[in-house]
This record gives sequence, structure tokens and C-alpha cells, in this order.
Amino acid sequence: MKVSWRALPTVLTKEELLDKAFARAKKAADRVDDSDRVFRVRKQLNRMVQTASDILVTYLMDTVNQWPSLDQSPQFDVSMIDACVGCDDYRHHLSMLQWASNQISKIATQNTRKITRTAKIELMHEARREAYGRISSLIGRVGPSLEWLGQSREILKKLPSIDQLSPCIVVCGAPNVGKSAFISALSSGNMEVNHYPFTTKRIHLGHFTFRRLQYQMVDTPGLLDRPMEKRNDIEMQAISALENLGSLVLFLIDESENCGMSIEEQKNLLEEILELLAGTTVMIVSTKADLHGTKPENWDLVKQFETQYLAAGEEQYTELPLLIDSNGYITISALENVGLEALKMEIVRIVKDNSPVDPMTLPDGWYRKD
Ligand SMILES: Nc1nc2c(ncn2[C@@H]2O[C@H](COP(=O)(O)OP(=O)(O)O)[C@@H](O)[C@H]2O)c(=O)[nH]1
Ligand SMILES: [Mg+2]
Repeated sequence: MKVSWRALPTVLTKEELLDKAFARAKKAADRVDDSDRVFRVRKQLNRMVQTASDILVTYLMDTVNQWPSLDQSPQFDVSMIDACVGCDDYRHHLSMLQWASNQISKIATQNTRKITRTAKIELMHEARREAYGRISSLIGRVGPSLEWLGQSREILKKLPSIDQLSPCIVVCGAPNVGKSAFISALSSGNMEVNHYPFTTKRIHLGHFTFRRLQYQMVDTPGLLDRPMEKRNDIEMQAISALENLGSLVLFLIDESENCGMSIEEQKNLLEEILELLAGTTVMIVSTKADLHGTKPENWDLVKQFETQYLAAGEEQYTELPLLIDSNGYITISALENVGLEALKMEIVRIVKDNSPVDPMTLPDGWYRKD
């Protein structure tokens, strides 16, 4: 279910493509043998036109078919493609290849017919030359499309590979509130850093598994951490893509104001995010509990429960008390590793309750009955 941009082969330039087709055509013609001169030339020239056409048509149609169809892509991918390279251009350039492929087939048919129907060797050569000329100019016309696809591939292969079937938690909040620290603390492996190719923005992706289900956590530095009016269209598109992705949004708030933004400003940002991602469950989590003036009252209790739970080494639904601070927020300390397991359990519970039962999103052979 991941977009397999990385698996797409590089796109040839128009020159490379023509070189390849004509070189193969020449080789194929060289293999032709016939003692009758007219027959031999006719066969050779037909073979040249047909082989060149076959190579080009196969290449162009393979490209059209290998590139994901927008109609069948998940909404998140479509939004990302739109933000990165533009869906209209994407459709246009692929359809140019399709068109060129059809035209080349026609040219091959017309000119092999001419070659076959004449007995004059110079007319045969002329028909072959004409075919090559028309094919070259057609490939010349799709040159810009080939180039566009080649560049887009470079851009799209950097897109985050987000599994559309696994829950995804979008982690946001002001810079330096502790998003990276939080994701790293919960992640089993290393955090992947991907790039939103259209800006300097990155997307950070972490994972944890609970009872064999993978949960993804994404952090989008620079996107959901600053006031609205400074965002450009493309960034807005990236945000709307997130809207289609998140099973749950965690808004991290740093009450210690150690991040450099006042609580007031952080709350304004929260208001904006609630508006931007309307329709998604947003959970507010206060970070850096170890820095709070008054330590959360149930700090020791939570720590004890979590230690016991981790020592048991089993992934079971367990009632772990959430760490709660003096303002009533759910809180964590990534530094001292307190409140994290309890929060993870809470995330699992919320995502489970929230997950829409859409049979279309279940893998083949699965169904759900409620
Ligand atoms: N004391 C304390 N510092 C933290 C905690 N979490 C993060 N930090 C620090 O806060 C700073 C910003 O954290 P980071 O995760 O990079 O924030 P981000 O910009 O939201 O990703 C870093 O210096 C972290 O070490 C925490 O739980 N306790
Ligand atoms: Mg960070």
C-alpha cells in the first residue's frame, strides 16, 4: 500500500530513447538475410521501422502504466503529488506519452505498408527515412514530457512512505516543545527523515508497534508549528494532505515555555490547528513534565506502573494511569521517560475507538462484521 516511487525506473531523455530504439532497429535489420536483393532490402527496412516502433511504444506504455494512476491513489498521495508536481501536469505529461505511443504505431503501420507495396528500392528507403523522421519529431515533441517525468520522479521518490493502512499520528506544536524527543522516545527504530520536496520542509516519521499493529508518527517541522498567515499555498496543500492522513493529532504544548514561545502564543497556534485539521481528533499533551514548577502529583505512581508494565514484557492492554499535571493536562517527560507508556496506551485506545470501519480499506480477503 505504500507508494512505490522509489521502484520507478529512471525516465530516458528523448535522445537516449531514440538512440536506443534506432540502435536496436539497426541490429535487427543486420540479422536479416535473403539472397534476393529487393526482398532483402524490403525485409530489412520493414524490420527497422517495426523494431524502432516496438521499442518506443513498449517504453512509453510501460512508463504510463508504471506510474501510479491518480484515480486509484489514496487521497494523501494525490494531495502530495499535487503539492509536489501538480496533478494536472502529472496527467498531461503521462497522456502525452500515451498519445505519442499511438502515433508511432500508426506511423509504423503506414510506412511498413509503403515499403511492402513498392518494388522500387529507393522508394523503400524513402519510406523508411520518412518513418524515422516522423518518429523522431514525435519523440522530440514529447521530450519536455519525458524531462518533466524524469524530474518529477526525483522529487516524488523523496516522499515519505506512509502506509495508508496503518494508523498515523500527526504530532504538532511549536518549535522546540519536544516533538522529536517524544517521537524518538516512543519509536522502536530510528526516525526516518523524509523531505517535502517542494519546500525545505521535512517530514519526520517514527513507528511503534503494539500487538503487531504498526502505528506511525509524523512530525512536520515548519508546517504546523507557526502562525497561519505566513504559509504559502503549497504549504497549505501539504497541511490538507495531513488532514487525510491522521488518525489522531497530538498537539504538544510546552508549559515551561522553555521552547521560547509563550503559553499564550502556543494556544493561538492550537486554535489554528484545530481549524486547519477540523474533523480529526486532537489531543493536547504537555511536555517536559520534569521542568514543571510543581511535579505532577501522580509522577511516582505512573513511574511505578510503567516500570512494572515494561518489566512484564508483554504488549497487553493495561490500565496505566496517565501522568496528569497541575493544570489537568496529560503530560510526559521524554527526558526522564515518565508518562510515555501510559500515553502510548491511550493513543492505541483512541485510535482503536476512532478507526472507521471501512471494508474498502481492509486488505484483500478480509472483511469486518460489526
Ligand atoms: N527537560 C526536558 N527537555 C526536553 C524534553 N523533551 C525535549 N526536551 C528538550 O527540548 C528541546 C527541543 O526538543 P525537540 O524534541 O527537538 O523539539 P521539537 O522542535 O518540537 O522537535 C531539546 O533541547 C530537548 O532536549 C523533556 O521531556 N524534558
Ligand atoms: Mg524536532
